[in-house]
Amino acid sequence: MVGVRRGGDVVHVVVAGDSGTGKTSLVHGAPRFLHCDGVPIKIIDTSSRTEDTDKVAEELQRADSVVLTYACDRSETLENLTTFWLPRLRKLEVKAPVIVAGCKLDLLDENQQVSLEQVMSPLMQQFCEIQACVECSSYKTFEVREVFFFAQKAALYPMAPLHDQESQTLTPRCVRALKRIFTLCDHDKDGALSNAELNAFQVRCFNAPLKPHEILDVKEVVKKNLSEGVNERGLTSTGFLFLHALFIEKGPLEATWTVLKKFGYNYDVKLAADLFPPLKLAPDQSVELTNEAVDFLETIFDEFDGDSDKVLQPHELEELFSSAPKSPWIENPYKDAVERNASGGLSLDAFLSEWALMTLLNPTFSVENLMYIGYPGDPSSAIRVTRRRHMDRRKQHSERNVLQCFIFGPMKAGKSALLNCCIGRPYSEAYNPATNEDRFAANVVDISTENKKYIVLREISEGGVTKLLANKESLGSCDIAVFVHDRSDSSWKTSSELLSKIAGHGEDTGFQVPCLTVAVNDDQDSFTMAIQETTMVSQYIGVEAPMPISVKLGDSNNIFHQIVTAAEHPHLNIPKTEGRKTCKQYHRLIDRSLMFVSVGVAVAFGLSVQGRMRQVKRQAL
Ligand SMILES: Nc1nc2c(ncn2[C@@H]2O[C@H](COP(=O)(O)OP(=O)(O)OP(=O)(O)O)[C@@H](O)[C@H]2O)c(=O)[nH]1
Ligand SMILES: [Mg+2]
Repeated sequence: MVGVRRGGDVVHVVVAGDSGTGKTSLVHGAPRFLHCDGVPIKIIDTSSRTEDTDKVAEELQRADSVVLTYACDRSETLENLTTFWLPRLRKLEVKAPVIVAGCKLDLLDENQQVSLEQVMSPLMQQFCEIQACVECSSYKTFEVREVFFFAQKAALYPMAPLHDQESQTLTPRCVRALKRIFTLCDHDKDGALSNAELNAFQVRCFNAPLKPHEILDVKEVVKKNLSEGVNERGLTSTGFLFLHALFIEKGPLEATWTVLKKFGYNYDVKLAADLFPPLKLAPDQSVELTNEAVDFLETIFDEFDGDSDKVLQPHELEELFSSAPKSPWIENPYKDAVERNASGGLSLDAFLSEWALMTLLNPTFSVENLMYIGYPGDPSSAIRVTRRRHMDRRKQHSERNVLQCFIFGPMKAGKSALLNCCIGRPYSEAYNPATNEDRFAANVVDISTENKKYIVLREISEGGVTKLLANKESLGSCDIAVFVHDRSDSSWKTSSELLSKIAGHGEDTGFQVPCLTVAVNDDQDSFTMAIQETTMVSQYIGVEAPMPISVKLGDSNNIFHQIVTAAEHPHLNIPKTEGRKTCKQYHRLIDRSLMFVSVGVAVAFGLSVQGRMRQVKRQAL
């Protein structure tokens, strides 16, 4: 794509071309104080000496627009644009627009004159980065000013991000941005801009209202070309788009760029990344949407739920995000992260869960998308940073609305099944091995009628644990860790070892997390024995007994409720590893519990287990 200015304080115009074509003379002939819409212009002459090739390449890569020169009296210099200069710019990945300047027009033999259009048309067709061609003469001070005028305009108001030369249509990104602007200006949400709304828009973008006859003229132009562009309520969204297509294709292109910039768009036609100051977070803090943002999302949900069935169908969701550069949820980790109905629709809970997940994982992206869909408030009013978890532990209560739960467990233990269960997916026999990316699932958990929390499950594959342990802050974002095992002995052993590793890591790094164990079973009968053993070990280390669930039967045993309640009390269920020594004891305990389920083992550890049980109870009180 051509023409994306990086948006610095100065527009850099770089002049390049064959030796002796008149670059230096052109630069000297440029008006002395060049400004374009308040932005100063810096013109950079380049050298034709071979030893300066690299330096020239660097200048070209920094350029906001490039002037390529040829000499009107030397046709080979024009040919060199096609064979050398334009391909060279592409090779250097120069994205800036190009202005071709035919210098020394005064030396052109009058008998040889061919029209500029005839010469340039094939070139412009082959290289869409060429925005304009001008013939000039520095000697006669003819059209030199125009060369730089076009160079500035092309840099400040590039065509390519807004208009696709090949298809001769507005780019999808431009259409989406204009749709959002239309929605923001349509205050009464009646699908059309009334005269008053058009005026408010005009004042916001151009600091001056339209005169009544100007409004009429605008509407007339639109109506003449596109009958659905205007209705009895005013200018429709199609009419608004048509008007801008007209500005872009026939000029003034600045009009559309001015509008886009006023509404916060940058040269990529995206909202500028610096919507709010960078968030400074401790590893054990998280980001959530504020009530203000959630209220807005609830309203938007109803607005786009055209058939009022309390579900946003995929096409309604697509419409909702039609004013964003693209739908944020079509890719991982959001794609399959929440509950969907049979036709792929989202309930309000699922919709808000997706937002909660996005805000937790990528707050800036989340706020950006809120703005794209028309959040009217200040960006910083949409999110809040939660209290540090170590403070929550001291206060013995977490105030978070969104709780992140890391799911650990050996391969095939049932981690994915648990995630599926959380988002209402039916149990499936099919086994999909874990990928490198962590998978997420998010849903609402009703603790009580007033207390509604979002739970975010993050599945961490057995292989992913090493990576996690290598990062000192990795448990900062974890509100609770759940260790899954199935009914096989080895599964319980691996799961317990994982628990010990994670608990040790938490202790070493200062990010201790509550831990729970879950025994996933594929049917109802069986493993009461195993549960007895695992209960004993759990109690020994000071965490609650394993929660048995059978995902196959859809019986989650209220498990998500229990996970959230445990996460709300971050001072409880912290395993007592008491340093490496106890860790070893703990491993021995697991090994032995697996070897013999005997009274002997219970007696041998009876005292400490009893002691711990009392401690667990006291903490729970
Ligand atoms: N007649 C006429 N001569 C010109 C014009 N522009 C430049 N010249 C002459 O052409 C020669 C080369 O001009 P420069 O401006 O130095 O060309 P350049 O591209 O900077 O050359 P290098 O930096 O050496 O590559 C000089 O003798 C200029 O006087 C013009 O518009 N008309
Ligand atoms: Mg020179």
